[in-house]
Amino acid sequence: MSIERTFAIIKPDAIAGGHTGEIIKIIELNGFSIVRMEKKSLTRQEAESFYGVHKGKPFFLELVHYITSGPVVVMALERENAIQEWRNLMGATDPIKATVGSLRKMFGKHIGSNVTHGSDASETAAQELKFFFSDLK
Ligand code: DAT
Ligand code: MG
Repeated sequence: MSIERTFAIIKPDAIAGGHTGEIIKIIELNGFSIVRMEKKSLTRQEAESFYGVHKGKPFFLELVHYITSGPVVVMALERENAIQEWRNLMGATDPIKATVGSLRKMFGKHIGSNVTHGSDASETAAQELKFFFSDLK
């Protein structure tokens, strides 16, 4: 294992629910350092490009609509084994299936409104970090 970076989003439902600070606190308590962080609203074009891998899937339109429905917080997170550790802390995609103590279990409503995003592999982490934080070395 080595120190690595991953890309994370706090999604619109978590922001609207007033959970931003709590989620950031949990991120820090779990040993992540926040390398970059920005609150912003994604344009439809940004959302379609970011989620391009899901284009053509039945939930694509709903996904783009949801992620552009309010501001998000985008972050670059760093720690040992960051990609897998952040996936573990988020929990399963569907909050109903997420383990107790995970963010999606704690704050998630349903699969289409599931609190956070996290890169799923080192290649996607590199791509997603570059997409939002082009200055990051
Ligand atoms: P994850 O966010 O856990 O990496 P994913 O990459 O498979 O999951 O999907 C991206 C997002 O798309 C996910 O966070 C929520 C939405 N999504 C996935 N599967 C869905 C489904 N069956 N119905 C509705 N939304 C879905
Ligand atoms: Mg994914």
